[in-house]
Amino acid sequence: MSIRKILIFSLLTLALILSACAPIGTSGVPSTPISMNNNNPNMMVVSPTPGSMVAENAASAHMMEPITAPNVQPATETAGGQPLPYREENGVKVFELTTKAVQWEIMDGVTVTAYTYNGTVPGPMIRVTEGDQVRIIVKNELPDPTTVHWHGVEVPNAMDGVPGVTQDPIQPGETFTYEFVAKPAGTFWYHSHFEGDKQVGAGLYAPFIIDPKEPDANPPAVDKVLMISEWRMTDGQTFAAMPMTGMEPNYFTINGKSFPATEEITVKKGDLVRLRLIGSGQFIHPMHLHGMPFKIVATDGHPVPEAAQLTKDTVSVAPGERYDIEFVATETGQWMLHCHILHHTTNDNVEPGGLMLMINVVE
Ligand SMILES: [Cu+2]
Repeated sequence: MSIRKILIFSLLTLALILSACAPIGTSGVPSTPISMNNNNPNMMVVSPTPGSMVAENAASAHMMEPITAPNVQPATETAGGQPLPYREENGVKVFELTTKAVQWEIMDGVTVTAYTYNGTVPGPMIRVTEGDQVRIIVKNELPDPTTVHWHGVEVPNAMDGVPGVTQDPIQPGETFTYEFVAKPAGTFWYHSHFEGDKQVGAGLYAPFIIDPKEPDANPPAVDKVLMISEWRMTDGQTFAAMPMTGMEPNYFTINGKSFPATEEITVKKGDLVRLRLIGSGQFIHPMHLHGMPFKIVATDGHPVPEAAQLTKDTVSVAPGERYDIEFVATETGQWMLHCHILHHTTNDNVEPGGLMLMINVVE
């Protein structure tokens, strides 16, 4: 064989090896969007949305079961995210939370089984001032273990709420006490960190607002927290919505309610309005305001310097993120705030619904 032939043969072999390797990622998993169902090798499952997954692990099957608990009662409250009263003990603000399952109405005729803090979705708002010593006593009345993570708050490591890392899970019937100094000022939230895929989607999330020590020079006339999330309801059963085939949401809520049950926010013409948007579910929501542009004044709790504040009419709120937006209500009328993934403005595929909310500007 001539040197020329050997060279051509070598190049062809190399090309074959490279083409065989191409669809394999570093993890050894084919990088095509098509995956094989383990139980039925003849069945090809095509992912309906980028980034979605297919359940293939028997050990995780319980995550896809309906949300249930023994003897679940209807919620006694109708509004979530309300300020949580506290008591003072030697200069410490002491809050009490109980995790429990309730039947929670997200709109007329649609009730989900929710895992909650103190029986509401979202759980109660903890609102303190920067520098406050805070103690939160958490009693677990769920059928499953849980922990609480103080998302964005600068807590000592032992208070971070990560099971198996910073603490043991709080078992059913047990109590755990968290204590830390509230800092920095801003829009934060708290949520379960145990089987978060299931427990956070099932309702274990709530606002944690830290007001600045120095009061705001130009405080807004209206200051609202809006927590955005998703649910899956099938045949009267509730599932934690997940970005996974068969688990995708068909109901979408702002503060635990789907339009038209979402709160109507009434403001006076000329008012400065602050909305604190919190992505508490597992999907991205580009929230669009009609009629008036807004400024993004804080991201993930931290103030944006004035010169860097973007003026926008739509802001995408990804899971875990917070955007504080402010606008002056310059025109009277009913102005809609809604998600611009328009499937998210439906209730079980029927428009209008889901992530829509009316801002009523009056004289
Ligand atoms: Cu959306």
